[in-house]
Amino acid sequence: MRFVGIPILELRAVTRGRASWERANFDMPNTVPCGEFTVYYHEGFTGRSQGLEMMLVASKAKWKRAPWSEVKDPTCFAAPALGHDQTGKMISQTTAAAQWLGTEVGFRPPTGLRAEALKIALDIADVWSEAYKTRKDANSWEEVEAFLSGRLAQFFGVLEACAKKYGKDGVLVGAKTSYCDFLLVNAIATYAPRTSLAPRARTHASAVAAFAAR
Ligand SMILES: N[C@@H](CCC(=O)N[C@@H](CS)C(=O)NCC(=O)O)C(=O)O
Repeated sequence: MRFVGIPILELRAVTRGRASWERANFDMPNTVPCGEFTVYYHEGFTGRSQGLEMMLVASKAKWKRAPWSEVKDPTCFAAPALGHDQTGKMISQTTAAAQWLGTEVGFRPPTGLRAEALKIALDIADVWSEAYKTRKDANSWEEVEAFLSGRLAQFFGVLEACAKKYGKDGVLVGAKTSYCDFLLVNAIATYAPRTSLAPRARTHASAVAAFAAR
């Protein structure tokens, strides 16, 4: 039932002041939008675009890849960017693009946990950047090791707490897969081979380890 465009369950959750996912975690139907998405990224590797590509494959949306050099939109600063032909929309910044795409193709978090989902996605973006910088700039394996046992372990602890507080059945937010889960899989997939991220996840966070094992 809808009330002036607002799903009635959401309205109840808001009016009763309850934002727990139990109340707000109603599922909107998974829909695949018309038209075609394009993922613009550097050629030869998937890097930050991988979460977007996984969502597109999983949702069976129509999509293609194109080189970052083809992006002429002056609002886009760095790769990746996601475009959609029918709406003419073009969004860069991985987290923003993932939130938009997740909403479009059915990987949206519960309405009552949107801010929590965004916070988790931004944590993942921070750790992606830090891991990349550490690996690129490190002068020794000891520096990499210090990152793994320090900041990365702390990050896993935070994600574990988020999964416990906001998620259910092995997902980060709500009770079904959201764009946050794809971003986490990308972070782990990108760094696991070189930084033993998966074993670290097992040590520091069981919920995260479940993602590493996927
Ligand atoms: N905060 C941005 C960072 C984007 C970013 O640094 N992209 C890299 C590739 S993964 C890039 O294109 N760097 C070139 C540049 O910044 O000019 C995001 O999460 O999308």
